[in-house]
Amino acid sequence: MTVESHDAADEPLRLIRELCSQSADHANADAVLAARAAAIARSASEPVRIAVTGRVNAGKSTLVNALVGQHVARTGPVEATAHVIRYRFGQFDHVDVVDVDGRRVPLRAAPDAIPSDVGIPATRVDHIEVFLSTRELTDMILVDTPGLESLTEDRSVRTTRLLGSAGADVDAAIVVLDADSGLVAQQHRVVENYLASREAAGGTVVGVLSKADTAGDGRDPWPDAEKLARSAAAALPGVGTVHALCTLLAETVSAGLFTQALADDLATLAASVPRTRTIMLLSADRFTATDDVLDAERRGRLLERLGLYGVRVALGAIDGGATSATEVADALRAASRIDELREVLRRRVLAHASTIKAAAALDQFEALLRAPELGQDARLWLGDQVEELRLDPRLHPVLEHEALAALWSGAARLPEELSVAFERLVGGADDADRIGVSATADPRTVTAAARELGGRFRTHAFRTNPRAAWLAVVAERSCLLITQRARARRGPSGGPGRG
Ligand SMILES: Nc1nc2c(ncn2[C@@H]2O[C@H](COP(=O)(O)OP(=O)(O)O)[C@@H](O)[C@H]2O)c(=O)[nH]1
Ligand SMILES: [Mg+2]
Repeated sequence: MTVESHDAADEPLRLIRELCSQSADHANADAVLAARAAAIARSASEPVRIAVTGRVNAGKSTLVNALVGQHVARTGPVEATAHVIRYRFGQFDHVDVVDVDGRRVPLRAAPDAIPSDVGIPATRVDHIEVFLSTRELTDMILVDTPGLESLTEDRSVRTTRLLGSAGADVDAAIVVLDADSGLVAQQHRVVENYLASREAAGGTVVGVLSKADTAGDGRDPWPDAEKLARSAAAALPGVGTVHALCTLLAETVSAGLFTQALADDLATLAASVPRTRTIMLLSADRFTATDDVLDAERRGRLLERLGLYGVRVALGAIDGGATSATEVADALRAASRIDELREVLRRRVLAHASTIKAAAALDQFEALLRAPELGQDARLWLGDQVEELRLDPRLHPVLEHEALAALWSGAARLPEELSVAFERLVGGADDADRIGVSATADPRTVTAAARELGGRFRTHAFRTNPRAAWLAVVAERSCLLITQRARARRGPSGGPGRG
């Protein structure tokens, strides 16, 4: 996945890096400032961290495997994830244990076989880092969590700590809700805390309704799954949209678990007596009990890897003319809806990675200003720097992203037409694209269009509630900055230039 961004979007992170190195060099810098600035610089240079959260058994680890593209996270009906595990890119596969003091100890274990005893007391383990040489992880770090309301209290505490630490640890979260378990209000408490702690930094939360295949009583599960997803979104303020997903199918096709053996068994099943086939597909129990076609082990394997819904989809594809395993896998992939989720992650998180990291780093500097251990001189100096940065127009993308996150989460609303214009204004490839004029437009055209769009946001700001007005004001300022850049490019001669 490549992420394109207009240059202005990379400015905030550049400014933050500058502040980090100034902090290290500064004559007044005390040891605390130097150390924290170095830590902030390190985390600012990492890919975005996306935490996968939700209840135990919701399908979090299954989703992690689907997104990583390998079966690395242990999954299962009994609690399978003992630690907070960060999956990240590495030149070679290896595992580190990071303790609560930040010390790193290599763990002699395969990435997919992490024991629950990792050699140091569980209460001393902060998290585990699994390095994998896979391109899926070049632009994000995925954080699997034991889950809220874990069987063991200290595991829940670990998850809560991760989500509650003012966003210092994660940049975005995927909240996984289980279509199978009903939606209990109390399970959202920790999620709400996370949202509250991240609101100022425009924390992005993507909702997922997993196990979509279990909805709908054996018929097409999607209408019911989508209905559940909508009611989950309504019950979870701040999440905006919840995406229904068949996590199991997503894992099977993405993590290379759809084998030729499974494809062969599906072909055998497809060619069986129609009546037997129909009866088998009525329910998982019937499928397990009918041994006219495949042996029990093979039927079990099909159910485990595809679920009854996946078997139905595959047989539908074969009936429709799919002949190769690849074609069946394509049908399963489409049915899982994993690509839709990837697109949401790309659009909402990865495309804004640089701004998200800058916002998080700025938050960390502000937290440092409140830390009692920081020396007085350093505090005064850093306070001035942060204040100056906050007022710097080059930091405007951070505000834009906060506003966009509010729009996505439903915390603030704009009329459809302005909402589309705003999303484009923040996410466009360059200034011309951002205001919706052709890439070859001259600066004069860009200026005029930016003025006109800014005017529309200004008019709206006067007419609406304070939240939406704030959004409109941020957008108007974006337009103003585009006008100024275009004018600067036009130069004193007024000659044409690239818009
Ligand atoms: N039917 C069905 N089962 C699923 C799906 N996703 C996960 N599961 C099962 O749910 C159980 C719990 O999954 P897991 O990912 O370990 O949950 P976690 O505790 O949230 O990490 C496992 O047995 C999975 O196979 C799905 O989309 N459909
Ligand atoms: Mg798990």
